Amino acid sequence: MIHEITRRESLAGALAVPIAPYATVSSDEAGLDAAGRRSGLRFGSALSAWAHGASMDNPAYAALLQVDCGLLVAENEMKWQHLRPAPGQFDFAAFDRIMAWAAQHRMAVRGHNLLWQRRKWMPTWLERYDFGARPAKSAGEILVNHITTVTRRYGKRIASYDVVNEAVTPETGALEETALSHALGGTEATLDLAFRTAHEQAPHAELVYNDYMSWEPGNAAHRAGVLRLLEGFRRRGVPVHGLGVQSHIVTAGLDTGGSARSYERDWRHFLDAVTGMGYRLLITELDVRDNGLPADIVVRDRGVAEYARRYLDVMLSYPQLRDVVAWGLCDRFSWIGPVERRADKAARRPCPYDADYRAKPLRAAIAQALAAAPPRPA
Ligand code: 9MR
Repeated sequence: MIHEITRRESLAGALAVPIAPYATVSSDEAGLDAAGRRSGLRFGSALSAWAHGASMDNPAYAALLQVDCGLLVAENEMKWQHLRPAPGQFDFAAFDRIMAWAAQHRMAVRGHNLLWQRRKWMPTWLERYDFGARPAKSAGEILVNHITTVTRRYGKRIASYDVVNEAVTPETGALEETALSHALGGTEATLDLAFRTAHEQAPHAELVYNDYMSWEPGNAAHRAGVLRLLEGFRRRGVPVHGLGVQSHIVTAGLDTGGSARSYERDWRHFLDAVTGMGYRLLITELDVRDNGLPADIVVRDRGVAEYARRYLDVMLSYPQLRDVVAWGLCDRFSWIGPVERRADKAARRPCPYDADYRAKPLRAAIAQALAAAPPRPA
């Protein structure tokens, strides 16, 4: 049941997405995961293990997860920077707590990630590591050891991994290099080894390449680079099953329908090429940067919802897509706020719930898109 808190000025009529009231959602409400299940879709979110954040230890946030999610992703706790404080040391404490909570609440967990191919996001010790006289051997051992240790620890409890995250440079489409991949003999060799090791250790698991090439203009080089990478995986027989489309999407003004229409053709070309190679699709990190929209919350939230609905309708028209994961449910904790301010300095509103845990029109838009999606093949 939805408990209405305030019914804002109605702007309905010309809208593709009817305005939902700003509301709290109680646990007897059919959640987003339930809305998707009927079409064979799952819905989930990122969470953290930090008690004062987007965490299962924060009761208000945990309540949202329980209502809406069938699938969870640790926002940071499985990354090298968190799991590997030092070369010979693993620290699984935070991620283990997420796994335990997910099991208790019968939710699946996706693994994010086994290798983030960016210098900035690998541990400092690894960037400065002395790989010795046989660098390729030593780098290979570090990578294989990491992936083996993580995948063995969680076994069948994790059925899908972002094995590699963000290996393509957005501006050029070239492959990123890190100290590890340099020592190992190149980025392709490194990514191939990561996927082959994950497949060997977790043959049950769906293995995903995850990146943020998006449908907005300015992403052509990034998309082309990702396509080249995916083609290379196929050519070399590397076990990669899906493309994680992060979906940090961005509005460009009030004419959200116009934007969506103008992006759709090139975007479909890209998705057709990806699925044409036999890859599945996943939405792995959905949120909306509310750029170019007025500060007025009613108008802004409506624009965000409408834009996301159009995006989701395109994505969900692909039967290869079964998972929709939001990068956080609540504006209060979104990574976007601190990282990128709006030009007018108004607080960002990228998530399905506002900073006070009230459902926004974006949540209604996601629910409608999931409910309207064509059923996935059995
Ligand atoms: O949201 C995450 C933020 O809290 C971290 O500081 C950052 C670095 O680890 O990563 C953010 O999550 C990113 C994700 O792991 C990969 N795709 C882009 C996400 C947003 O930056």
